[in-house]
Formats: sequence, structure tokens, C-alpha cells
Amino acid sequence: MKMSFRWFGSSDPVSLAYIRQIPGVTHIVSAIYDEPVGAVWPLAKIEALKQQIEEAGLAFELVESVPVHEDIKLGRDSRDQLIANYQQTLRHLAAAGVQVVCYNFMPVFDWTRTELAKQLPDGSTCLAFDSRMADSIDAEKGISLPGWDSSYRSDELQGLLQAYRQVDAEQLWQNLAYFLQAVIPVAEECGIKMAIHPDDPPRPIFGLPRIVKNRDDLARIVDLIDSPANGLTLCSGSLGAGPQNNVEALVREFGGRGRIHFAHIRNVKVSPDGDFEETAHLSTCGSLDIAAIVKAYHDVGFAGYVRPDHGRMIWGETGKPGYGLYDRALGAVYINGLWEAVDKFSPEQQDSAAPAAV
Ligand code: DNO
Ligand code: MN
Repeated sequence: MKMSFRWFGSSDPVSLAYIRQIPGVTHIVSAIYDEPVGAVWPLAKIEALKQQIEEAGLAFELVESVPVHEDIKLGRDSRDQLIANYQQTLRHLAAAGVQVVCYNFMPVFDWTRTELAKQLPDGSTCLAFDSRMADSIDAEKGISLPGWDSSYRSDELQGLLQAYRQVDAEQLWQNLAYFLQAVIPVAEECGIKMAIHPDDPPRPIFGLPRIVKNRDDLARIVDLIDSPANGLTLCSGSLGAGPQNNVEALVREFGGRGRIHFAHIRNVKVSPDGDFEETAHLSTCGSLDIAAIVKAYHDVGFAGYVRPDHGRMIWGETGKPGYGLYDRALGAVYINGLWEAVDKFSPEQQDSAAPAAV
């Protein structure tokens, strides 16, 4: 297992120098943020990012995310050119030594929350989702939710929402298959493992379809193209927010098949109707048994990348909601601690440590 930490580039208030000081964190997850969605990422920019990360004493082998243009998800005519660009970006990333590329296939919105700073009893704040509040929003009349992608102008957003009226879940599946059929062979060729991130939350939202929500969706994706290059980012917090999902079982099934390339580990406190708040990573703080999840990764021989996912805002820190330094650092150290214990005291290690019988 290789521990990584997400970093949003030079404008991130969390510096590489501070990340370097978190015990056990060896890798940075980042992206090129100043290219429009759909453009080829220039090799020179990728090389410069890699150099900056390596100069800080960290490694750059995984990217989150190379975003998929809406025209690809919608299946518009322009998709072939956009897919060709995506393939070229993968070739450039591979040339710079990138091993894993995280992406998602959520229409219009990435992760969605109804609150970005919910006050917890201990004085910290967290991201939270209230399904009734989300369902009461009529997206056609305009969306005012904290943190939603404000890069769209309102007329653009209305145009997109209208276009998606022609795309139901089954059509979105067809469009994902079309994308993967073009991209996976290139990924195989250049040695990159693609890792789709589940929908967050794992349910349809604002009338838009979502197709990466549960065990059957994940099985359908990995079976679309049966190649290790067609893999998963298993996000415990995203999938775990669906009361239908057993994250430990998902790790055993898809990790056992060698199809998890990137593990996002975080905890959520979930109610039966799918409302949730993000908590500290510790098992006792949320609904997920993080110790059991880490043990499942160990049991399937997981050797891929891990990162703590969102954290709360603690100790007076301000900045990008979910992506402060302190709580994510606690998460990384906690996960590393669990891993060390599981590894050190696993039956295999015990056997090899035992004196040979005479
Ligand atoms: C949520 C986060 C997301 C994720 C992107 C991946 O759990 O990990 O921001 O990074 O959806 O494309
Ligand atoms: Mn995640």
C-alpha cells in the first residue's frame, strides 16, 4: 500500500513541504488545473508538476482527475475529438511516469453536498448531505448549493440539464462503454491503470442519472472491458453513504479481482434514508468500520495507492472545504497505523517470525 495525499497545485493553501511532514505519506495526487476540460494536457506542464513534487521529496504517480467532457457523457458528435484528446493526455501522463488515473462519469456535478460547514458537537465542521433538501431543489429553476461547480454560467447549466433529458441511465451506460472502448486500449498500451470514482452521493440527483452507485454497477463496469487497465477508485465515503453498500465486501470482491487501483478511505455517519455527514476517519466516529475495510485491503494483497479522503475542518483551519491539512493528516496516520498493525500481526507474518520448529 502506498499512502498519498491530494494536492491542488501551487495555489493550494496546504504546502508540499507540510505534506512531506506527515509520517508515511510518500505520494502526491494532483492534476493540471489550468487547462480547459477536454484539452490535451501538455507534456511540459505535466513534467513541471512532477518536478515540483519531486523537489519536495514526494512522488507523483497518480492523477485525480482527468475530467471527462460533458459531450462524451452526453454522446454528442464532438466526442470523438475529445476522446482523442483524452488518449493523448494519457500518453503524456504515462511518459511522465504516471501509473493511475482517477476519473468520474457523473453528469454535470461532481460530489454534491447541501452543507459545507456543518457544526459538529466537538466544534469542528464537516461536509453534509440532506436528501430532502437536495430533492426539493428544482435544478431547472437554478441551483444554489454550496460548493457546486460554479464554472458553469446559468444559461450553460440550463442547456446541459436540457441535453441530459435525452440521456437516461441506459444511454449513459452506452456512452461510458463507448468512452472505455476507446480509452482502455490506449491505457493498456502506455501502462496506465484507469480508476473510475463512484458517484457521490451514490444516487440520482437533480433528475440526472448516476450509474456508479453500488456493487452491481461496479461489476458491470469492470466487465465492460475485462482488463486490469479498466479499474476502480474504491471510495469508502461515497459508496458507504449508500445504505445499500457494504464497503468491506466491495473491497474483498473487486480488490480480490485486482481491479482496485486507488483506495479513498474516509468515514461517514449515514442515516437509513441516505442523509449523511462526513466524520473523522476513526471507526468509532462514523458508520463505517474502517479497521475492517483496511483489513480487507490487506487480506486481498492490495499494493495500490491509498489516500485519506475529505477531512473535517479542525483546529481553526480555514481553506478548501474537505481538503484542509490537519484532519486529512490524522486520517493518513490512522490508516497507516491500522495497516501496520494488520500487517505485523497477520498470521503469515507471525508464522515467519516464529522460531523454526525442531
Ligand atoms: C469524493 C472525492 C471527489 C473525487 C472526484 C473524482 O469522494 O474524492 O472529489 O475526487 O469525484 O473524480
Ligand atoms: Mn473519494
